Amino acid sequence: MRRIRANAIAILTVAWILGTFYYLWQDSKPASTPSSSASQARGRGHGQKLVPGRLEIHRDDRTIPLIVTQPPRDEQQSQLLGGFDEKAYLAAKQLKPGDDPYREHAFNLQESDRLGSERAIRDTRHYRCASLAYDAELSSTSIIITFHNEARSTLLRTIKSVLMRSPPSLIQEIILIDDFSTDPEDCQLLSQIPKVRCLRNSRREGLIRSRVRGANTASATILTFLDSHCEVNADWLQPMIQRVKEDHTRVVSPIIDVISLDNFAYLAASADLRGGFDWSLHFKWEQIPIEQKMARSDPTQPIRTPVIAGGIFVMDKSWFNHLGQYDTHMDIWGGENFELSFRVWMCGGSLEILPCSRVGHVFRKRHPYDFPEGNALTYIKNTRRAAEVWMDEYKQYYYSARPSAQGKAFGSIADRLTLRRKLNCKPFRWYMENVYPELRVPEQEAVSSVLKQGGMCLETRGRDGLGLAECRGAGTNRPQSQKWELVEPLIRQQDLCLAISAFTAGSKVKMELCNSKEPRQKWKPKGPALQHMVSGLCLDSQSTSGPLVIAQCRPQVAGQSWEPQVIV
Ligand code: UD2
Ligand code: MN
Repeated sequence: MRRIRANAIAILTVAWILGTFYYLWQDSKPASTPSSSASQARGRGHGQKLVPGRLEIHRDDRTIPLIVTQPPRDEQQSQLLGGFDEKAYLAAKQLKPGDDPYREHAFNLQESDRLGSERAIRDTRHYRCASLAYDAELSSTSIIITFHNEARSTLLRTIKSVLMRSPPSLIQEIILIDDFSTDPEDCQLLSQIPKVRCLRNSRREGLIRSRVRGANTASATILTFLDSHCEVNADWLQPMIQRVKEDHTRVVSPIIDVISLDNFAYLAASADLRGGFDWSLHFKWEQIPIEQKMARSDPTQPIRTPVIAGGIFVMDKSWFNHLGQYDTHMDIWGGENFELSFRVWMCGGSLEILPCSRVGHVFRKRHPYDFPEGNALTYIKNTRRAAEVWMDEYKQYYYSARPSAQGKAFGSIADRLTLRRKLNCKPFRWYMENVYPELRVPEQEAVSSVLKQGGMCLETRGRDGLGLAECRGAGTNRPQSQKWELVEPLIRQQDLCLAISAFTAGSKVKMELCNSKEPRQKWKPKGPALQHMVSGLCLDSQSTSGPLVIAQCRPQVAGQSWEPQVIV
């Protein structure tokens, strides 16, 4: 009996010791998920055990003191937040019973408030990201957050997540630009937090001019832009600063995870997406092209992207300034991400998404704020400016996709055109061919025309010959040989196209099988003339009897004036 009791005591003792060790081990483990990083361990969210400064284990008559090295939670908070009273800040604005929790912010404010100022989130990166190393010496960054009537809980969570999940030495400052929110205290009170500065606009400027104001006052050499309803994830900042350090012309974004606007669940976004758009300049996420996907053997590698979503990116400050910051004649919201993206690519930089950097963002279905000039007109003004300055002849597709944009005011773009010239930026055609070849140019409706020169018409003769002849027939009775379809860049007749025989002045022009990739077949209108795109020479009839050739462009000369007349 005694032996059984002794055994039982021994077993219980061992179990107790193991239990104690397990408890302590649990407590010193990094917060949140299995793969979470040390930076998250510094900021412990809800749902974890608190870390007391001193643990005491009582056994019989002995007391074993255990000193735990991590500071207690309250101490961490006060270091992070200085004298700022976050409870009072949040409590001052509460949803009243019966209020619609979606009304003011277009997300569920009740859920956001319930979460409070911080929480643990899942580390959504690929597991290989956690073992990547970054330079010990990285420059610090100024975080720029502009907001208009943001909810206090989302704004504070954005700031605290930055302070908790970034190496402190990388955060130079957090600049808040209060874009004339109703309550100035939303911003002012937050400036009690160490490193946080608050600038208030004296009138509503919109996010574009607000960000420029933030960038102009930033003291770090690297700029980081964030929306006001984000939560940054483990090690979000190091990969982005590292890429910019290696090449200052890179503009980098994280993968943007989704924070549910209904229940604020933090959801991992796909790692196979990049930014794209359609011709109406509507941003969309799209799959990485299949060839690129196949070639990706390392899931931690950057993803080249034609455009960025716009809200969350890191950019070298001197590069931002060199490239002309933003187009400050754009108002409130929208379009600036295209303008910046085209400019970065076309003027010598690049855009990429870094899969090892993750930032959550509350995506909404509607704007919770007003647009003084109306939502549609503002978007048209901003995207028209982007199209007019950067899209060259491709802007026609923007206008066909968005006919209502025609004739709408968009202000003067002279300064931006000067900037483009000064920076010696490449044409949009280059962007289409090298950065976004997947964007399909819409099929133009093939309209039959005659190409007239006075009373004479361009016609085909025999298999590949060409010449001018008296225009014959009328309307649909025109002979086939005089009917042309102008589908840029081709000038075609059935399956044959107008082509030059050589790239020098005086070379004959003939007909051959159409191939829109063939440089000898590419033409574009130049005033009344038809210019061969590659040689820069113009279609010339010289004399009505001679062969057709290409010659130095002189559109005022009768032999180069081609008047397309649609056949109806
Ligand atoms: C996306 C971008 C956003 C911006 C926009 C196009 C992300 C995550 N978000 O829209 O940053 O590029 O596309 O313009 O990529 N704000 C002001 N003043 C205003 C209006 C808005 O400060 O007059 C603030 C707003 O509080 C927010 C930020 O600008 O912090 C972006 O606005 P949003 O969240 O309504 O835009 P979003 O995420 O739909
Ligand atoms: Mn947003």
